[in-house]
Amino acid sequence: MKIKSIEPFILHAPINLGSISDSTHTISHWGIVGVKLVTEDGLAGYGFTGTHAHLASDRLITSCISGCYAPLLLGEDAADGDRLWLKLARYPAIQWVGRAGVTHIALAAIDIALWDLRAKKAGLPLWKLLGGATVDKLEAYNTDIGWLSMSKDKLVDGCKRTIEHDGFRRLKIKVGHADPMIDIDRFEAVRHAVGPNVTIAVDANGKWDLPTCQRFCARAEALDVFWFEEPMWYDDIRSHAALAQSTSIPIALGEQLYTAEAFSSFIDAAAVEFVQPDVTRLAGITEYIQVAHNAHSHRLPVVAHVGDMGQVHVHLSYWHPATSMLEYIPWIKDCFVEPIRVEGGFYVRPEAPGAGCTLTEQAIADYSKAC
Ligand code: 0YR
Ligand code: MG
Repeated sequence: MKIKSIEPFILHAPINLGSISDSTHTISHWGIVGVKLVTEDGLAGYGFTGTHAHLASDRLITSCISGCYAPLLLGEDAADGDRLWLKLARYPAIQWVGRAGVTHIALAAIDIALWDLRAKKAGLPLWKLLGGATVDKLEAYNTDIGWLSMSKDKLVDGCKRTIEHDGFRRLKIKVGHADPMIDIDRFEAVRHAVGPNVTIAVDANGKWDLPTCQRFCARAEALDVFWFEEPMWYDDIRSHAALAQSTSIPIALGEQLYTAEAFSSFIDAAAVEFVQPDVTRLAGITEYIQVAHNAHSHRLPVVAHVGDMGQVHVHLSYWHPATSMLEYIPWIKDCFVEPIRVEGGFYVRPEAPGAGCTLTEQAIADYSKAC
């Protein structure tokens, strides 16, 4: 599986809802930024990271792939996943300019493409290559009905509709207003509309501080919040540990953590209860596996964040024994040869060989930007 070409790509796929906001970001497109690796035996592996489709930032990633990593990969054997991961992640001059950030997510794209190649070579879907499915059915929870940019009426209607028509039993709604009582009011309206048997998580995308979170939780505890996600600044371990101590609502986080060591720090401080790794921000599947095993050894549930919009995570989630649920945001699925599919609130298990990242010709034609 000698690597003979390394071809970066940038796609900007429009969000079907137009534009959405959480507490921190307003976006209209999802960036699919990554690399196609072609081997001498004729296989093509695809890997990518998810971005907010900001072309100048996306080009930092593709320039890191082609300028920094490609010379280290050319002619290498794609079968040697761990050796190549170490070679790239620990390359002194690249590590000097970033053990996280651009260099790390560029490595994510490459690592995913290497796994895609190995799964295709084996003729197996990734979950099977990793060791088989540990759940019969993987439950999906819907994030795409809960944006902060939606009016309260639209939020309530969408939540009701996805339960009654799509069969979801689990929802997540965004919070993070300057006045947290506005979020309490929205949550109460949704709870009233969907009844007691639907689980509802909330996600502040890192917006609030500790006093605001504590004020929110004091009111929210009576409303049955499934988890409180990214309540505060992503790297602030002390505040998350304090919040976890002071509320009965479980704390969820991880989508902004770049490294296995960052997860260890939160786990060791008892600052996280639902662990949410993302292959597109960690350095790929190789590092995700470390994080998921670490969480599992602490008996913490793992529920991935879908920076890949679920294409790779559906494989990892069917496989990993700490996982029984996965986020659902369907924005980019039609860009792939085997799109993620949710039926009756459960993910359909993918069956094609590979890691689920092969782009369609149509998506490449419609959404490509020059690297
Ligand atoms: C928009 N899921 C998330 C989107 C979403 C973000 O910034 O990326 O809201 O991925 O937090 O849990
Ligand atoms: Mg989130």
